[in-house]
Amino acid sequence: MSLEGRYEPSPSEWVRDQVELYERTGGAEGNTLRDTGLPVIIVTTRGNKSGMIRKTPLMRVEHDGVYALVASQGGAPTHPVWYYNLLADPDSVTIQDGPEPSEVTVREAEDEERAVWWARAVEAFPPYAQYQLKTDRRIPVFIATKRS
Ligand code: F42
Repeated sequence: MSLEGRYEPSPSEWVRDQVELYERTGGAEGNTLRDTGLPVIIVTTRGNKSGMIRKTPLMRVEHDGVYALVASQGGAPTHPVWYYNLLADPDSVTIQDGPEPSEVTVREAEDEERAVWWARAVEAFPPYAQYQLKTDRRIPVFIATKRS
């Protein structure tokens, strides 16, 4: 496995609680964003400075077995830290969408491909559209494909 190391839980209590519940139940619980009822996945990255394992719940945006990872951070002015982890080490990433994690490779989508995936993301989680209006940065979208 490319993702061995010490796991450092998120400093945000609701985030680390969601990860803990999701993993403990194999995705049977803790699998939606609060009361929205919309599904989430758990993404594991390697910290680009610490080298430690980081786990991040994200909305589930999936199409034909491929996933989009949307670095919205609620429309905050800066990218989430995991954005830089993905850029630094795009092959040390797993996605858990159900009982077991899968190894994936990620790359940032651009131009037409980003437009197609952005539409899919907003369909899966409509608040992404408002998040984009709240911030001057263009919200990054990564494409994650499973590794065989
Ligand atoms: N965030 C999104 O951006 N998009 C989503 O679709 C999304 C959905 C979602 C659903 C459920 C849920 O519970 C949370 C959801 N979030 C979503 C929030 C998401 O899980 C993250 O909390 C959020 O995006 C912020 O990510 P972050 O990586 O900036 O997290 C911060 C709080 C964090 O964990 N910081 C750590 C810390 O200790 O402060 C550092 C983590 C890290 O990777 N550090 C690196 C290292 O080397 O270890 C580098 C540090 C550096 O300075 O570069």
